Amino acid sequence: MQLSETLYVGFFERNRQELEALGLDPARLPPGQYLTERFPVLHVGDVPTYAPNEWSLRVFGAVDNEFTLTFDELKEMPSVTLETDIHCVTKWSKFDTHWTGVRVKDIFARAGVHANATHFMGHAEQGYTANLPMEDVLREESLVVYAFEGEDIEPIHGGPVRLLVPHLYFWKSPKWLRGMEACVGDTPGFWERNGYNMYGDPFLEQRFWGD
Ligand SMILES: Nc1nc2c(c(=O)[nH]1)N[C@H]1C(S)=C(S)[C@@H](COP(=O)(O)O)O[C@H]1N2
Ligand SMILES: [Mo]
Repeated sequence: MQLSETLYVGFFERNRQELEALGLDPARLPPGQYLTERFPVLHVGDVPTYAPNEWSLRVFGAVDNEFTLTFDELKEMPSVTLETDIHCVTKWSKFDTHWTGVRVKDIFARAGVHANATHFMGHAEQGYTANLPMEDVLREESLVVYAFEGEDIEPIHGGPVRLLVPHLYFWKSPKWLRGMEACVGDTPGFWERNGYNMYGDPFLEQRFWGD
């Protein structure tokens, strides 16, 4: 018996070919991911909604000065707009998204992070958390964002304010961010306690423990 010569071109391979046909650099798509133009919505629990004066962000933990920022105070800080690709562990990636917000490092500069603070915990509404190395969250492109494509972030996508750490899988970017904690040592966040990788580099396919 002879095997069929016809190669089955799977969805992921076809998607990668389409991307090249569009003139996009395939190296931008991490292994095991596909490109989508949609913006999928992914979260556990209900979507919280806020009146503008109800949201606040607490900066705490291993810092000299704990403080709480209101939405107005956040918006008064120097802002940046970033163009970036995003990568969800459920395998979709989206290219050239635009986000506006304040650098995490500028917020932490006001708090005075202790020298022994090695990690960060992002705290969201409803107890969602995500842990990150401090050095990753202090990168230039790690932002506390309040606008997507020039508009207020929709509640389903984490509005009024979410974290954006674009070089890691998107679960490391808590929606409805309410707290930024400087930590001495690494402890797992919500998905990390449920088997997701402690670091989550999409280009190294660090999806789960042991990856
Ligand atoms: N608060 C909160 N933030 C969250 C999540 C969540 O469940 N709760 N899910 C994460 C995951 S797994 C992804 S892929 C992105 C999805 O963001 P989006 O719904 O805007 O696409 O949000 C992340 N941030
Ligand atoms: Mo995700």
